[in-house]
Amino acid sequence: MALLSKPNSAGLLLAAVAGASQAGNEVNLQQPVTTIAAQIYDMHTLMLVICLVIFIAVFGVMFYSVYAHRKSKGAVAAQFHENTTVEILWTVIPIFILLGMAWPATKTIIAMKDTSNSDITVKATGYQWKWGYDYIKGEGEGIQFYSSLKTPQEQIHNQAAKGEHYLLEVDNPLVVPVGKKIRVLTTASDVIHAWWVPAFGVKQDAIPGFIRDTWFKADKVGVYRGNCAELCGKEHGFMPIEVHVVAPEQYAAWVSEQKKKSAAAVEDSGKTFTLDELKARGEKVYATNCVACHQANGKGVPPTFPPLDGSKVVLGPKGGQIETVLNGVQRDGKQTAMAAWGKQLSDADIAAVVTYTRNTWGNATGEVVQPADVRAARGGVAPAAQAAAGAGGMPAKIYFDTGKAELPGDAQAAIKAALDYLAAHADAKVDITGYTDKSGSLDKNLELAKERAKAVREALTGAGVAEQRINMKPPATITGSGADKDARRVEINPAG
Ligand code: HEC
Ligand SMILES: [Cu+2]
Repeated sequence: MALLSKPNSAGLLLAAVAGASQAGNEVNLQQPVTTIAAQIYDMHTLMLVICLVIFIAVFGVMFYSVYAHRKSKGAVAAQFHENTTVEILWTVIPIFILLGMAWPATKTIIAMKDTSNSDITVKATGYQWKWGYDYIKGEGEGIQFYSSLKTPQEQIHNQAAKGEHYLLEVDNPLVVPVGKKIRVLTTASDVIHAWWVPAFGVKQDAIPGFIRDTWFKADKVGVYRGNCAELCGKEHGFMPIEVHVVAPEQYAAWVSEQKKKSAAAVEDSGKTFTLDELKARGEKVYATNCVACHQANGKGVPPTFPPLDGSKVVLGPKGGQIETVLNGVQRDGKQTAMAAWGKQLSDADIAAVVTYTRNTWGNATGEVVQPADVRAARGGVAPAAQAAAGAGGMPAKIYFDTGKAELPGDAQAAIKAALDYLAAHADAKVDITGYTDKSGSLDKNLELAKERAKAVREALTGAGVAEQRINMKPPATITGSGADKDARRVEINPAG
């Protein structure tokens, strides 16, 4: 390996072998930007060279023999049946070659699986057809967003020239700091997808109901692109991955910008918009989230994807349509391809897309759906995205550090949400619930959950809330995902 430890020289060698241009990317692997990817690259080159040498040696001897000892020259075959020396040689030599290849390969595979001591943990969830990212540990914890194809439909349908990053560009890229170990948990919500970024040497299946993990540590600032690498349905080729590796200061700036954005989403949810504002915003939401199935012209792809142009649901009462978009469509107790958008889109985005579809193509209801309508349809529950981002709304969740009962630094947003709620509802009380999971000692976990709940109560009483307005609930055990973060939370809920 030491021989070939520089990917550039190895790349040139391979490019020469393959007769490629100097860029070499058309026939070669992408330039690696992580240690693991560099190891994979070198190993690929090394093994190709070994195969090439064997190929030339074996075929050289064969062609030479066929030519030099041909029958017309009167050659007589040598007889060495059951020659022990030859048999031992042709067993032992290949074994050494194989061992020589397996040794570095095994070392790299073990390193690939070592996801310990990561700086940031991001969960990547595959959806038909986009990626969802949740920053669940490290700087930026709490950020979550969806990442969808940005390539315009005109390019896909050959109505416009293809752009430079055709089908490899997204609206919201994954952003990570350079030189930090990023652990990526992969899972999926519908079918199997796979998270693949060749320059990082990372390819991990994302399987519904399972959480797998992988990691990368990018050495170079830049934009790196990949794809879903598992056949996952009609738009499989349309769910790219775009990762921006940035300097630490830029990363910090991005984190604070994301937090502001989620605060703005909460704010928008309380606003009233005009028809035109909603249509303009809705057009964008539609282009990102709905065109793949319902098409830009609203005609859908019947019978699988119904048209929205002239649809009874879209032209019917607005409550029904809000319901459909919020919760998706289930048939015979099973989720159809029409997913629930409630978790992914904010109140304002849903209001906008509903307003847009009711007033575009042949649809002309003239009706406006406001964020408040959507909020009411949600039953007043804040969308998960907003609560998790800590930007406001109830239930307010506070995620404690592992093993700690001190209020974490980012608890203020949740505390403020609870204070706002109590200030706005003079008669209301709140419940405080600490959570535990089944890992480790049960007694310890219960104790910790109680201590954490107390810390939250103190923060509230410290801010002037009367004790009678706070109900302390017994600790609850998390159910479902078992994600360790949820087992470290304390929730503040409206009581009753
Ligand atoms: C993955 C494909 C897919 C995407 C993306 C999608 N839908 Fe749908 N949609 C469907 C399917 C399939 C149905 C029909 C479900 C059924 O009735 O069985 C449907 C039905 C609907 C209906 C009811 C139409 C009717 O006449 O029954 C509305 C309204 C709707 N979708 C709106 C939206 C909006 C708004 C978006 C974007 C935020 C969206 N859909 C994104 C697949 C999709
Ligand atoms: Cu996929």
